Amino acid sequence: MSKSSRKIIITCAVTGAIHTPTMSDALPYRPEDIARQAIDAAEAGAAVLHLHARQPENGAVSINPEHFLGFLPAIKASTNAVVNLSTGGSLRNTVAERIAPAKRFSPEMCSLNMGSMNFSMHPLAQRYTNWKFDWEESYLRESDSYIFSNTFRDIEMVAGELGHEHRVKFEHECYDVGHLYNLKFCVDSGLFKAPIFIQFVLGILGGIGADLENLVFMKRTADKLFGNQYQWSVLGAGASQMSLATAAATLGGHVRVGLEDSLLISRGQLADSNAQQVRKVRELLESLGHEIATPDEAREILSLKGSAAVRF
Ligand code: KMH
Ligand code: ZN
Repeated sequence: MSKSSRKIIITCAVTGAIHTPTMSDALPYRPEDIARQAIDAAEAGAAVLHLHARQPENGAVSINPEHFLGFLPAIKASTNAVVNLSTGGSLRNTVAERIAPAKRFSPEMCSLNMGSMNFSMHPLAQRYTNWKFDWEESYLRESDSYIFSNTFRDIEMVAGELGHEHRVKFEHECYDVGHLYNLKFCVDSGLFKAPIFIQFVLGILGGIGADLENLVFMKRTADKLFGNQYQWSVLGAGASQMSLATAAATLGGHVRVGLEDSLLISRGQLADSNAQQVRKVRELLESLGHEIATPDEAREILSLKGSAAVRF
């Protein structure tokens, strides 16, 4: 085992597609704000930056490559962090549409969602009354009928177009135990090479709940299916973010934080930035005796192609 393989990779998911501008003034959506917060998160200790784009004028989710161009070069110029582009993007677009930014910019990593589900955010709509932008309320409310479509055919297409053609390493987002079996089928079919990187996603409505027993169940299942051929990380949605990150580190995993997954810094208190969450998780992990991976150590752990091979 090389020196870096025992270090913990902090991924920071900077803005996402779940939260809306009304929910927190800290949520970045203008390109300069996404860039600034991503750079600060990297300086605070995030080795990987998971990035979505938004429309600069109103914060609506965007899969337009031009909107990614507003922040990718600035991030690359100022940090050595690994850039991971979302292919989840706007939940209602097809996968073929959602991978357009990644095909253009050929990042080191991309998310890849491992199953179809009713990814629902509709309960969030009830918590707010004065909306900053008119798209927000209906976007959330209508998600009770969203099917976030990620079929086997979609996954095979992404594996070919990004994994093989662009040597992208995937953050395999698994929202429930069945998604691990989907991934196993794909690995056995030769779509992905070890080490695969699994993000256990806990606490999204439509997927498995955010508690320690479920994390242990996900990990035990992945151990059974993938043995030592995988690396894993946890994303706990909302208030579970920090406690599940700490549990993941204890169980031998990596961690993901960021305003995409939680707007909080502690119970009932909004975070003022992505970097604040990165600093907090870093302090928690270091106080438990863990070491944090640098971006180059993350590249070694995950066998990434390197930043010289990206196209931005
Ligand atoms: N927001 C996360 C729960 C993606 O970008 O592909 C899921 C996510 C999806 O990160
Ligand atoms: Zn995402």
